[in-house]
Amino acid sequence: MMTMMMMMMMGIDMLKVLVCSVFCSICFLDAAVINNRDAMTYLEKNGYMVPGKSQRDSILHFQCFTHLPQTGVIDEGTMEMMNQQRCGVPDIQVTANFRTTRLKWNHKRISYNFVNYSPDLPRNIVELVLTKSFKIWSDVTSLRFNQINSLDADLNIRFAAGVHGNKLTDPPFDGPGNILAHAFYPRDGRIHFDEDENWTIESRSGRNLLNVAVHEIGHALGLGHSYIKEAIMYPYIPPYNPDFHLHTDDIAGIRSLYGNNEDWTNPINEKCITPSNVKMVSGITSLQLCKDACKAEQSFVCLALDYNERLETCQLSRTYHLNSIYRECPGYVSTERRTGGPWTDKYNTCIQGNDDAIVENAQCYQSCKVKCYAENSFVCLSFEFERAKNECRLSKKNSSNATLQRPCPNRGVHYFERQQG
Ligand SMILES: [Ca+2]
Ligand SMILES: [Ca+2]
Ligand SMILES: [Zn+2]
Ligand SMILES: [Zn+2]
Repeated sequence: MMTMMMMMMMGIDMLKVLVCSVFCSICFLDAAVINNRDAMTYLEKNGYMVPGKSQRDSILHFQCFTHLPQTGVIDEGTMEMMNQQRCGVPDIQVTANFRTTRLKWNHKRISYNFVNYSPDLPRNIVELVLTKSFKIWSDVTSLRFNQINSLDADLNIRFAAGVHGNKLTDPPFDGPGNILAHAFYPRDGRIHFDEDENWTIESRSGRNLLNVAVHEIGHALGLGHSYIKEAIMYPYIPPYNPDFHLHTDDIAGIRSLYGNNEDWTNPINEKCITPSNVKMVSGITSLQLCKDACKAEQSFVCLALDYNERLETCQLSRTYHLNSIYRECPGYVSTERRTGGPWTDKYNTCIQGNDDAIVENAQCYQSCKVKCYAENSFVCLSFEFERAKNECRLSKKNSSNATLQRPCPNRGVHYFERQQG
């Protein structure tokens, strides 16, 4: 967490240097993790080993982040996880669920360029896959992407193998397997794919270019790795899945940086979302009031709603209308919206009486944060996680009232709070 605080206080340039120095610790290492020493190096290069943190704590943190049983030692399952294919960007400064680096582009029209192409696929297919990947992000935010033929583009896409630039600022790839790609946070713009992988489309063999491209574009736009296993920004990239779509966590992440699409989107042909029944609000007399209710909803992330004019009912949903979750809905209007502010890490500051709910089985602050999101009996605006007790304390308050603040009682208490959306 100190690293995170330091990064936040330093300028953008320093952040880049820091990210790069983490990258560089992996430059000359073999990819496979086969013993304890490799494992510790792996934890270091992915940001889990930081000064002042014990080996055991680093292992526990990694096991929690990767949803493994928390043994605190490098067991077989942990080793296996470390050998899975993943993104080359470290998990450093990971927080719970979506995380942004606070670095972003300052314009909404983003251009991209192909520095080269992969021999694995025809050029037009590579372009098509990337166009599709950009569209997946632009469908849920106000960003728009266009291809240009110039290195002056905001984003430069490149396929490269092994050493492919200055080793200090652009870590070499590792041959087939393990690291599949990496990208740099805004406003750097480099998106690199490991050419030693066999890039494929719509196939279970090889590496699916679409999945990886969507993930790497996420970094290039300012998103870091997510703790949510199903999110596209989870560091371990799953094999080809024809049902591929963004997770609500990815959507919430990108919107925290660039906002929603300007207007509510009314899906084509009066399609509704199924199921859209997380919460029914009655007595709503207009679509606008239903949108307001969705926006104001704090017990979950409201991404969509169905409004029934005739019955004057408003159904809020956490499901977004990507994919095949549509149903026919005569007389319904379906729209989308996401709310909820960004999180702040208030290291060393806790809150008086931050104990509206205590969850004892949280294993890391990431899982505590997810419990805060999932809390349905009140709007969870902050939480404290105490590693020594594995205790997660959820609260309705945040420190906007300064008199509530106190120093955290013990070392190792992580305190986070959420701005009211
Ligand atoms: Ca590789
Ligand atoms: Ca290749
Ligand atoms: Zn990544
Ligand atoms: Zn590179």
